[in-house]
Amino acid sequence: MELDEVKISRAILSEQSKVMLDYIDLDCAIVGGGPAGLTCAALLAEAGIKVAVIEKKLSIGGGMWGGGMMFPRIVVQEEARRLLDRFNIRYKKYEDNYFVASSVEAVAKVTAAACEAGAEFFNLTAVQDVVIKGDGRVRGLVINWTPVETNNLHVDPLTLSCKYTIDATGHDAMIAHMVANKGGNLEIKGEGFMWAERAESMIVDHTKEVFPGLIVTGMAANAVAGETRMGPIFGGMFLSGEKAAQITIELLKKQ
Ligand code: 48F
Repeated sequence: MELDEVKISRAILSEQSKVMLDYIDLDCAIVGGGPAGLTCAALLAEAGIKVAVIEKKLSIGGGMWGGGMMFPRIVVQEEARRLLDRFNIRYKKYEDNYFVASSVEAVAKVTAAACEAGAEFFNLTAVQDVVIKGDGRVRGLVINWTPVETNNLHVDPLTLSCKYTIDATGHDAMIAHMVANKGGNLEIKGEGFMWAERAESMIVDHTKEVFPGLIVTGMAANAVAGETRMGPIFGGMFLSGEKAAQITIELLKKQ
């Protein structure tokens, strides 16, 4: 069988160019491929929504890969156990309300669910800014290759359009800050101390549209709301990703 290097290159370039041209207009752009963003992507794609995850790192998974202090295990509470089941992530009961799963399996299976449902992934791609025009809502994202950013190269970015943006960038709430830093009417209270029970119970409430066109999920939701942090318990991340998907589906129906 023939195997030609240039044909391999053509295959990659022609397929990825088509995908990028198609996905330059999105229903929903999810910034950040951690547990909240991945859950949201899987559920939106399952609902037939044109969705892409934009992740600045090479690997998808955010802070879930590392479990707790590099012990690759996560804890999930009873309330979110159904989402472990939904994504077919295996777990063991430690005690009532404490279920332990492999962090690697959790990332792999939620990512696989998102891929199979039709979500697209743009890794090594950093969101650098948002597009807000006369109507005062987030309408698009300014993107660049991560190596351009990390090497501090002077290369202009490209822009994509999206009906809704989900800030799933974790503790730094990067997209919310981009809006607030340039004068958007959005108060970011900043993350509080470690208090797992409180953080986990409040995160779903804090998952909302915080600025026209911008929904926050995961630790970004708690950071915007001034809520506490929770460490390596991940039920709130799954539940928050689910709520962000539900909100986006409802908002898209109204358009
Ligand atoms: O941090 P991350 O896993 O966010 P999350 O889904 O989950 C938080 C937990 O991992 C953990 C916790 C819960 O127990 O406290 O920390 O809220 O994933 C955020 C992802 O966003 C990417 C970043 O590389 C990470 O993978 N990200 C951040 N800024 C950008 C970005 C950006 N400007 N452009 C693209 N991706």
